[in-house]
Amino acid sequence: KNEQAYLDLCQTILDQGQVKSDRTGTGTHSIFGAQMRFNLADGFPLLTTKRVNFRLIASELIWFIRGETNIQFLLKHNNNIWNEWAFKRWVESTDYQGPDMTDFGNRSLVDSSFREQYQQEMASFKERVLTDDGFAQQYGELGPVYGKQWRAWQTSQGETIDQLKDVIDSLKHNPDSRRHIISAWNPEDVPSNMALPPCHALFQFYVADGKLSCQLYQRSADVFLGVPFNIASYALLTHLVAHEVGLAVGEFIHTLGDAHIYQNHTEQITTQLSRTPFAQPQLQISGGAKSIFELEVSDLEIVNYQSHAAIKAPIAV
Ligand code: DHF
Ligand code: TMP
Repeated sequence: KNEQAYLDLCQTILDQGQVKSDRTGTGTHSIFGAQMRFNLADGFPLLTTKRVNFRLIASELIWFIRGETNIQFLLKHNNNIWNEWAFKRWVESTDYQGPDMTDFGNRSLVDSSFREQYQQEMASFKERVLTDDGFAQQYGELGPVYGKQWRAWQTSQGETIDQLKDVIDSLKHNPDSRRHIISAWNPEDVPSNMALPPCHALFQFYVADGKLSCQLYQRSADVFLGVPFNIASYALLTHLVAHEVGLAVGEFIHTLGDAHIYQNHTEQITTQLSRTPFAQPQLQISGGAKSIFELEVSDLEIVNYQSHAAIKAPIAV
């Protein structure tokens, strides 16, 4: 029944969304302001109306928790979800000498000979990030994105703030506090050369009745591709923090700003909306004695996951 909140949001955007142009040139249906609630005691909110690859969500979250901002870590875990944004910085740099890759996202959708060229360039880019550490340091880097802001926010005094560690300490010692907040939105860094300003911008924890809840404010939400990942990622984070501080899990509350469905996702969404959800799966955390900062992707597992088939869609770059 948690999944219904997602399906209802999709339906609302299709029915009531305004047609709105966007940065990527794709076009969207969009509403402003929406909220979904997921009771984590009911099961783990990995969508079942399409197959969602939990391994990608787990490795991305571990990457944030480690404070990493370089796609080399993700590639080592066979996770390709951030490639386009690192590739974009590479092909826009003066070091890049290959064929013109301007607007590669849109062009590869309409021009098949260009698509082949793009796929070739992307394959060699990935290979270089994986095998050449010097290259990776320069061009695998996404800039001061989530991991950096969560774990090493740079102060004007030249110090760093570990927001995640501080919030975990405050949850342990002052659970009633109303200040359990982590912000990835750092106005000083946003105009800099960040690959993409944070979409999941700010989140807050809340403790009551021995249970830990989390609310996220997401400024911009690609409801078909990004949001299923974002729901599962923050549900997972809530479990990991609860585990760390010795609390049960409460709710994940997902608050959205510009909630949009890209024009080239409407058919896929319609297919998904025609499907009936299965029961939610469960999360299993092994490596019991490890702290949240030491957990590895292989410690996190989803069990009893029954789902409908995956649905492919192009991502707007
Ligand atoms: N840009 C846009 N336009 N939408 C996003 O959701 C988005 N998300 C980002 C970075 N930039 C973005 C980071 N998160 C996929 C999912 C999440 C994500 C990036 C990409 C994705 O492509 N998911 C596909 C295939 C995943 C795979 O198997 O590799 C999916 O069907 O879920
Ligand atoms: P924007 O910076 O112009 O808002 O574009 C970012 C796009 O990426 C937008 O469609 C929202 C989407 N997105 C998500 O939905 N979730 C995410 O976690 C990320 C990183 C991006």
